[in-house]
Amino acid sequence: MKDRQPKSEELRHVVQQFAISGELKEVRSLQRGHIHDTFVSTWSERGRDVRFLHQRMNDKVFHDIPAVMHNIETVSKHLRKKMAGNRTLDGFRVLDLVNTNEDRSYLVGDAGQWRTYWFIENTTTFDQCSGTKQAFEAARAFGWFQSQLADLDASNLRETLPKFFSTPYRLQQFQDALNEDPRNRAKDCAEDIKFATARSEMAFVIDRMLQSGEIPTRTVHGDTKLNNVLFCDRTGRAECIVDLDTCMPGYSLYDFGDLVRFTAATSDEDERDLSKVGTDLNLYRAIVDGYLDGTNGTLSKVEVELMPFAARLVTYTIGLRFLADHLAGDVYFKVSRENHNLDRARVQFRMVARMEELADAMAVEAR
Ligand code: GN1
Ligand code: MG
Repeated sequence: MKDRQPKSEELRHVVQQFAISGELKEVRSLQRGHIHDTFVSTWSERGRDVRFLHQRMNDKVFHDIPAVMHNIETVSKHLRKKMAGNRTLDGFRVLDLVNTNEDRSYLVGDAGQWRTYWFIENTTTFDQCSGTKQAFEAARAFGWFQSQLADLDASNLRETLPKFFSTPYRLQQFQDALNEDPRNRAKDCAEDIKFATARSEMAFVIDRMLQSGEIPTRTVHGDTKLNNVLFCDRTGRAECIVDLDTCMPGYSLYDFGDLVRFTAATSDEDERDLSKVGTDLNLYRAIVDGYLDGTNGTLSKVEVELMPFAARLVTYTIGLRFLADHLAGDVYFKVSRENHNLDRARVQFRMVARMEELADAMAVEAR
């Protein structure tokens, strides 16, 4: 991937290599996510404006772009088959890729590797949750999504990011970054390092249970942030799940834990004022209810009982990833200010501490 932002003419050239009819009006950048660069184009077609979403995929993070695209196509096809020609499935829509003029699912150009989706109009994404109704909806949508993938043969999916869900692996990455400390940053985050290290035992629980068969391997979404759900502007209902980059075999509760981490948060993911950081119990409860509703009986009793632990574990895991990237010199997540990844790590660890205090209130009983 080229690091610099593509110029306007370059962008126009890129989007015109996709099989879109009409006349190109404009291409704008859209701030979304920590990994790819995202743009929206507007085209005039028979007097009507039609929009498309374009992403320059980050091939420093995803080394195997063909594998990423293969997974996205496999999952979309699986869902589309269930839709049997209908526009929606259980009220949900599925993202549609637009092929290139050469009929390929992505473009390899001078300015990087690109994919294009139809823009889903009349929907909005949220970085902060507006209340329990929205939290329930997001969780229901991700639960539904995961249960729809239960009958997809996981061997059809490639492991695009090896060990992506493994907390022991994230702990190792953190320890490696700490040992190397290439930017000499460890000295300024001793407390954070101490917090992470004191909880290292937690990292092995899920891996042990997966190995012993106590919990199953399932195909998961892998990035269940609230802003990966498109909400209908008219009804407020979740309408589409986006960002299928990390759809891979994993454990179901990764999706649940990441939902709580982000959607039940009382602050932004990179809030600097730690007094604002925490986990909202009402939102948490709504997420539990929505997730159980969406998965509709597919989770085992053990999985249900692990829900509060998963919330803590995934929050801890993402905290480890942010801290490791801070120590390594911000080589993975995009940053836009000094100590950005450290701030993000601190927010995650503060939420973990808060969830430890709330452990009793967060318990879930198998229903
Ligand atoms: C990254 O780029 P975005 O926001 O979709 C990351 C997730 C993290 C998330 C933390 C491929 O997702 O795993 O949970 O940031 N995606 C990848 O905000 O590493
Ligand atoms: Mg993502």
